Amino acid sequence: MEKIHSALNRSTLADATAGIALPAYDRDSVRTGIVHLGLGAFHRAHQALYTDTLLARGDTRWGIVGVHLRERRMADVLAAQDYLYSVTERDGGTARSRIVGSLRGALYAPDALPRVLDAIADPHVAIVSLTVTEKGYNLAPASADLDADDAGIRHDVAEPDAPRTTLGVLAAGLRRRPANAPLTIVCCDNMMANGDTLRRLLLQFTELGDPALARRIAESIAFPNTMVDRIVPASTAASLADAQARIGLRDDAAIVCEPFTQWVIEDRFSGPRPAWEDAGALVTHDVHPYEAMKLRLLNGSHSAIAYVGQLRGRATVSDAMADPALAAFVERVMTEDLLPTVTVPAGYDAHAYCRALLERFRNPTLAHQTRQIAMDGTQKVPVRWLPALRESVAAGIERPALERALAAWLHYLASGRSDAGEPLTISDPGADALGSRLRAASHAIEAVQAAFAQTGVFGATPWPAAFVERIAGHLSALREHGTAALLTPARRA
Ligand code: CS2
Repeated sequence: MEKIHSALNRSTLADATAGIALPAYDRDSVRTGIVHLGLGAFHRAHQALYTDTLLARGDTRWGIVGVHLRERRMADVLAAQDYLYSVTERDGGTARSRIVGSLRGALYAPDALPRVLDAIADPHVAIVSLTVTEKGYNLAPASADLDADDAGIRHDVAEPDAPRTTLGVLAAGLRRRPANAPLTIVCCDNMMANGDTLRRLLLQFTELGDPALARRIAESIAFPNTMVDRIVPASTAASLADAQARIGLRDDAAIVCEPFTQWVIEDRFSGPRPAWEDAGALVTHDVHPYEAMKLRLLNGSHSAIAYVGQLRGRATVSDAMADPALAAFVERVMTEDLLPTVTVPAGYDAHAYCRALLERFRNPTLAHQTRQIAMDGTQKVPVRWLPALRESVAAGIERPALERALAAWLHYLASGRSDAGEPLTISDPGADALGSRLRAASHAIEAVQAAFAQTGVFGATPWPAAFVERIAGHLSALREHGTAALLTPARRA
């Protein structure tokens, strides 16, 4: 019979299974130095863990208050657990668990807005960090500028003290902050030049309603670029049960993720900062090569796995990688088409990096859903695939596998069905507009032209006719024969 475990909280911590690492510091002596917006599994398995390591090394300035902007449940779960949760790193038969203590609070912004704004304004807080996903920034993906027509943005410009968007909440907190309290804003989402991008968006936003604040932000706040990497699937009943059996306590916020973790942070801070390098992060003057390598090779390949995997009925990344035709296709996308567009950072062996990625994708214990990665493609594809395709067409180079992946995404959006005719769940606020353009055209070439005319996604510069024809050819093949038509290697001269 399954054992009934007591719930994880500070009074049961000592009952955790022997050998599970516990916070090795007095949590009562920790002060709040970081406010994090977007308290999802990724933050809790990544930045919060680096910070937990620092607290254990004795620098108690850096406790985290986390803010949920869209979902309430996890804030309640974490509060009931005294903000404690476990992270289990798993690969095949090996697993290692630890209970993390760096979180000091979890607020659901719509219910606790004054506390959220006070936390951002607190002069002891020197870092505001973010993981709000690509769509959390109200960014027009192709231009990387603010989508000023967005209803949430318009609302927050009109009602700056009752903000709903990430930018609105940030601005309202900063407006309350003493001018002489230095702050660094650390964006940790998968966007190009994520720090520079957030800075530009926040300035564009504040210029609409509060130009004095915009000036203050421009003059005094640093926005380092960062590259973050760790595969952290959303939890499932099975992953929670797995974690619970390991730690010997019920943990409704438990995370099961891969052992790999990487964080590269640009050395650009205003004011004090956690020495995250002492916990394994790399603090360096130029993040760009790391970012391009990771966004294109990892995330770009992930998106190919997601769309082709969804079409082929493969629910998880490891299922997709167990499909030989699909695995070979993904390897071509990564190593033949994306890799040549990337300059890897000094000291990296690009082929070894790719081999390691393919191995990480095969991790059978993660159950990373292809549906989860397929979400928000209209935000992700412009970061992960389109820059490589743009650069390639400009140089007159074809990218056979990546071009097929792009056609597969369009087919996924237009048909909403797998090869076997099963309906697919598409979760992407931008998908309807693109899907209806694609469906309205009768011929593949018109469908692709109509899709590319959505310049917010595909950019304002026209794509060459030969490229459009190739994508249309693949789209026709997909419509007639499904993904099998695309997965055989293109013959190279
Ligand atoms: C994934 C990423 O969901 C997705 O779009 O590609 O979350 C990916 O797992 C992480 O960026 C890995 O660092």
